[in-house]
This record gives sequence, structure tokens and C-alpha cells, in this order.
Amino acid sequence: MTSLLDSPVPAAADDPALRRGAARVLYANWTGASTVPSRGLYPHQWSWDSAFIAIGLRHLSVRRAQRELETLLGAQWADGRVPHIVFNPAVALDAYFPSPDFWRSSRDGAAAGAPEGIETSGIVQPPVHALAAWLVHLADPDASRSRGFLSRVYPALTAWHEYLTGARDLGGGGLAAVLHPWEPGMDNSPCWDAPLRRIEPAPADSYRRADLAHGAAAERPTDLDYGRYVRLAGDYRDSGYADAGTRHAFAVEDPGVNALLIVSEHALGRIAAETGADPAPHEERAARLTAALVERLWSPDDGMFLCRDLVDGELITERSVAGLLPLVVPGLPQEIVDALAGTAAGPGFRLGEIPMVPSYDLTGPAFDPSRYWRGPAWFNTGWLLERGLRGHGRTGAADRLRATMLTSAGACDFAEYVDPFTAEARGTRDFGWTAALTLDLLARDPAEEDAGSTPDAVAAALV
Ligand code: 9WN
Repeated sequence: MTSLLDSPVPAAADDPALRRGAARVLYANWTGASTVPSRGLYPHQWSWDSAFIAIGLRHLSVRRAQRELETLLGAQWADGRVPHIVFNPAVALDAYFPSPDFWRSSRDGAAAGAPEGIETSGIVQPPVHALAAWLVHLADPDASRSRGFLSRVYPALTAWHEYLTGARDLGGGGLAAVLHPWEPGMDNSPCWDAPLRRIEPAPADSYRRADLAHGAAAERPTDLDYGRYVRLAGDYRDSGYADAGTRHAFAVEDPGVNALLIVSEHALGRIAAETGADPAPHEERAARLTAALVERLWSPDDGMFLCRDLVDGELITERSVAGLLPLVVPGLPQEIVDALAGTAAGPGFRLGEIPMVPSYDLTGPAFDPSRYWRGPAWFNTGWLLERGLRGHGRTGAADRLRATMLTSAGACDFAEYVDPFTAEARGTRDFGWTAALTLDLLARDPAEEDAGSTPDAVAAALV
């Protein structure tokens, strides 16, 4: 088979129709203060979606991109957590489950510092926000300075990272843990299968899924998984969303979440310097997190990072794309970078051979090309890998991934995810971050980025 790595890069530099199509999605999903991931399936504001969306929105309107992040941070809890959903009170309760009356944040989250007068979920999602804020600033530094954008968001972003590295260091090894499969954003990844087997599902008649009204059941999590998600979320709520002093039935250290935390911590260092604060504590924390990531989650035998189950203390043997995302982390040992790039191009992920990088090992026992996070390719992970590869000077692989992502995004109507072999659309269409990250890829000139490469190349490629 001819490898895409050996074939010429398809022209994808500028494509006005693709750009217009992506912009149309972002305009249509804008609610006035933030952007919904999807008008039908996800009619509220989601945390990591908003960060990726802001990264694309800055190419259309810096003002809106700033607003996107500030709306999300406006729902931050006093303990520092940034909730994974901020509910729009104008949307009917049955439009999405679990709805605000399930989470009851303003009442049951009061002790943890949930805001009054706004309803949110009580769990979190990966911390892409400081990276997004820095990128939004860079889109128009003068406008950003004149509005005091970074000075306004810096305290909230710092508190967010302190929550993750403090209350959420449940393993005591210096990494942030997730307490629910929705928290790492890769809901039904096979990585959660073993930890979830311990969870008694909530009774089927105690809730009603809303997602199946918008998506094919074969492309969504199973009812059994949903029952377990509901049980875990309900138990966390009933504990008052307490992190300490509670026995968590599900607690995992995820390499994707922690890689994004590290990159965002580096971004926080730049934000600190820009606003006159001291960047050193952020750089020190990023270095500590990087060391902990390698020490606790690197698997030399797999050539990638794995998740650690904090209930039994063991590494989880399933291999998901989250284990490749540390490619975006600056300062990893070179042999780890080489191994990650080799694993990405190997039989499990076939980077450069098939159009898109799957969410889960193609040779793994649970692989399914259509079902949600069990195999299909997602554009946010593709974008992160493109950034990481380019940052490490692997420009051929980065160019080709960029080109296939751009070709696929337009052809699939900005789908939520795609079959990694055919790039055929799966999930919902007109999905926010697919459109936003398409805009971001279109706006960057790879040749210029490669020429500007510095020793701090990963960070340089990201920002
Ligand atoms: C639960 C909004 C979110 C994404 C997640 C994705 C999906 C929600 C769901 O949609 O999760 O949070 O109902 O399936 O898995 O990554 O943020 O786009």
C-alpha cells in the first residue's frame, strides 16, 4: 500500500468555500454569549468544546472568541472547577440529559462553591482553556490588551489549574484524576470498560436518554454504559460534589487530560508574563506535571502513554488516542517522542496510511469504526496531533494529516466524528469544534510555521 507519507501533499492551503462553510457553522451555533457544539444534540455550552471553538472563532471575531471563554469562566465554581456544561435556561429541560434538574448544581454544589443563579453540571472536562486564551490573545494582541482580556481571565485560569493539581490529585502522584468517563471527554473509550464494570448501572426507568433522538444508536454509547454514567454522576452529586473524604468508585489518571493541562500550564506562564505576573511558578508546575506524566503513565512496551486506574492502582492496557496526545507536551525525552511518532504510524493508528487517526487502537479487541470514542476519528485529537507532530519537526506527517483533515471536514459536513478508514460522517453534523479547528488549520501557513521553528518548537507550533 502506498503510504500517504510518501505521496505528494494535496493542496489545501486556501479554500474559500471550506472557510465559508466552517464560518457558517460557527455563526449558526452562536447563541449570543457562547457557541453550542451542536444545535440539536448538544444545545448548551460545553467546556472543552468552547476552548477549541474559541481557537477557531478568533479567526472570525476576536471579540466573540474572548466572550466564549469569559462566558464559560463566568460559571466557574468557588473551588476553582470549571463545569463541563453551562446550561442555557432558555432550552427545554428534556432537550438534553442529564439536564439541570439532575445536576442541581446551585443547591447540591453549594458547599463546593457552585454559583447561584446559573445551573451547570458538577464534573469537569480537559483544561484546554489557558491554551485557548493565549491563542485568542495572539490573534489580536492590541485589542486583547486594550480590553484587559488576559488580566481578566488569568485569575480564573490559575484557580482552575490549582483545583486540578490540588483537589484532583487523588493518586497523590502529582497528576489530575478524572472521576467520570465524561470528564476526559472521550466518554465510552474502551479504557473505561474495566473500571466501569465495577459500577452498578442506574435503573433504566430512572432516566430518559435524549441523545438517541438525534443520533444513530450504533454510533452512540450503549444503554449499559449510560446506566453507569448516570449512577456515577448521581453519586458524585449526592456527595455534594466532594473530591476529598469520599471513596470514588471511578478514578483514573488520563494522559490526554494531563497533557492538555501541561500545555495549558505553559500557556499560563506566557499569560503571566504578558500581564506582569511571575511566569516561574507555572513553568515549574508544568515541569513537575511532565515528570509525573512520564513516571506514572508512560509504557515503554506499548510505545505510548496509558491510563492508570486509581481504584486498583494498575495501568489500563487498552490503547486510545489519548495516549498519543502527549506529543503536544514540550520537553518530553526524545526517545519518548520518537516512540510516540512510531506508534502513531504503526498498525494501531496508521497515521499517514488511512485518512484519519482513530480514537482507539485499530487492532484492539474493542475497536469499532463507527461507535463514538471506540474507533472513529475526531477532529480535536487530529488537530492536537498535527500540532505535536509539527512541533517536533515531523513536517511531512503533519502536512499530510492537515491535508486529510481539511479534505474530510468539508466532505463530511463538519461531522462530529468520522470513520477513520473512509472519513465518512458519523455522529451529528455542523459540529462546532470540527468547524473551528478547520478554520484554524486554514489560517495557518505550515511553511511559515516550520521556518519559524525554535528549540521550544512544540510550544511554538501550538501558539
Ligand atoms: C457528554 C459536547 C460533548 C463533548 C464530548 C463528547 C460528548 C457528551 C455526550 O459531547 O459528550 O459530555 O452527551 O455524549 O464525548 O467530548 O465535549 O460536544
